Amino acid sequence: SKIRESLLVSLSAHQDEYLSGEQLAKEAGCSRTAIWKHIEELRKEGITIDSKRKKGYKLMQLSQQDNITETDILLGLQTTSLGRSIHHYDAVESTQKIAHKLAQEHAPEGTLVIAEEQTAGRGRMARSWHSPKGSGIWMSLLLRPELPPQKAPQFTLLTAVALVQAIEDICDVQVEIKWPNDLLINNRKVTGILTELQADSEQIHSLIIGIGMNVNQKQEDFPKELVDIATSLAIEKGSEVSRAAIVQRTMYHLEKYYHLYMEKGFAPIKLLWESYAISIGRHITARTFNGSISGIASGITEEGVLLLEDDQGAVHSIYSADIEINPKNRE
Ligand code: BTX
Repeated sequence: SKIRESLLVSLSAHQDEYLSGEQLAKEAGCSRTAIWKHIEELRKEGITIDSKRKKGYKLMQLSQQDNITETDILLGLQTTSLGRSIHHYDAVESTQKIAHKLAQEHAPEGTLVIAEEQTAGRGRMARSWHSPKGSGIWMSLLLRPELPPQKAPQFTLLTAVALVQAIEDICDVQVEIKWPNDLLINNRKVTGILTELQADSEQIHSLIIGIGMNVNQKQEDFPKELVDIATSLAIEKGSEVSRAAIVQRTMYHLEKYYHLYMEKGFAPIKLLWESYAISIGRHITARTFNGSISGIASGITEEGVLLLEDDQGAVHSIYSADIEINPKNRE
């Protein structure tokens, strides 16, 4: 139709800016409602048109189509609060840093900070997290559970369960959890979780759950130090994966398990977690601040603490460590 043609011409001519519905309507000689209907149709055909309140519409260039825009996430998001308020950035030092600041500025529960690239992405214990532009999901979610701070580590496990299910829903690959915060596919790390909190001795004020997921990298895209230990969803699935779809599905499962946790406690989450965990029942080495301990990982406690039975039969509670699954697992 004439309207559609005019719309495409106007949008294409101004690829770098937003055009108001009013202006587009004037150029096409139709109503704003008609413009809106045509925009929706174009979107259904797979054309990415971003819209911003008060600014209007913008056609995303091919090179930008892969960005995860706020709209991409909101269209099809099946949650009531998680991921409903989105702060999207092209490049940041760390989404954790921004989420901490937003938490102090009273941002609502469910606020999601997401970036195309992190220049100083971080892991646990001041380690860095490689977060190249456009090929992964680098995001931080703000929750405000009314709980004592000792419960925070359980949220790392809860998040791991939600992520396993989100990935399996969309990619149809098998994902395993390595205590406490790694997701592996075929023994390579695809995702890391970093749970941080603002709290006093009694109560959590804010929980900031950082999620780093390799999505569309090829094996040769990884730096030397990661090429043998890391993988991406696309490598494992054999084709590109929509980051927006993964984010949506993650928010969906997270919200579901967050509600379950607040109603029923950690027990049902623990069962799910154990069904995805690879380390339980295996001979492992745990490297902690105080040195290494080897033995059988016998399970996790109700608190999410790892239990390790050493070769002398003594049981150790491991609160924080890197674990390695030993190649020669004894019977
Ligand atoms: P972690 O301390 O368990 O893992 C960090 C280790 O993982 C690094 O030392 C390195 O060996 C390896 N590594 C680094 N980058 C990658 C990668 N892209 N893929 C696979 N392995 C890698 C894990 O910490 C928690 C990571 C959370 C990252 C998110 S991203 C959004 C949010 N913002 C932020 O700064 N951190 C979180």
